[in-house]
Amino acid sequence: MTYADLLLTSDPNITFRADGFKPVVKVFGVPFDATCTYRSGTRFGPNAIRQAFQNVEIYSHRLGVDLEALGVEDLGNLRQTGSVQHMIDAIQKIVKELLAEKSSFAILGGEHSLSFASCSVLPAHTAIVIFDAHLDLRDEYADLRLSHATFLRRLLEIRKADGMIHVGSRAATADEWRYANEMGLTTISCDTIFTLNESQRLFSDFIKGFDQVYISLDLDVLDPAFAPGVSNPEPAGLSSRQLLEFLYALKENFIVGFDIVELSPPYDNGAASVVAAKLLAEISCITSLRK
Ligand SMILES: [Mn+2]
Repeated sequence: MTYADLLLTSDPNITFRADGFKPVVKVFGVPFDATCTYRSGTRFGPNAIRQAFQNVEIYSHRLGVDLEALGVEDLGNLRQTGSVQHMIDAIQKIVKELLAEKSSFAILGGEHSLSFASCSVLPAHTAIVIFDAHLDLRDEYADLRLSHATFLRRLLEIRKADGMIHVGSRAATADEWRYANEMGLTTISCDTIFTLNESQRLFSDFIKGFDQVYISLDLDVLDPAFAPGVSNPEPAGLSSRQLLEFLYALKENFIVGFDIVELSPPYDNGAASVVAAKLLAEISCITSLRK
């Protein structure tokens, strides 16, 4: 028995498991939002993304890739827990297993703390690309050391900053900006994206140094106009199109895995679910280019 069998439920699924079927990406959901401090509901995220995924086109015109023909395999959702530590332990076990069998994977959140788990077990030479409005570099928040607001701080305590890039930042405390500088974290803030217009070049220059990439995608990197249903919306963000341009710049890279987090369906009008589903499809298509 695998950890995936032990720790994940099998329902509801985007696809069915079938013998001999080689998916381009294995997907699982983490319906966990126990550390949420504002607009709770990311526990409903995984199933909302699945539902939207069933209703968007998954042929990528931009890439000329037909995900319909390639297929993704849905492993189900993480079994319910209210403990951050249990959630982290379970994801670490599952991700290690998926890495060992060389399956690219997608994690549907759930809150951003789950990215600490997946990122903590990646091979050292894997670049971690984070899209987020927030730096998530607080030492603690709301009496919690590990939460959606601190995950990157905890990650920087166990992984080197030179293997990470943070895109879309526009909301953090003075201390967090200072800490990011001190640690040498490469950031492409929204100010850079909007005023200098050389953010794409900065991003490509960084990525060139790496073959393997993991993407952690907090949907609040998008402007609330594009993704209203997130836990901590932050104005003046990226458009869906701008975000996709960054992602397409990764098409030469080997995508080890990715997560899409912070969708809060109770606050959504449907737009954020659909954009999350589209991102799941497009990143899966990008992943297929190196399969
Ligand atoms: Mn965020």
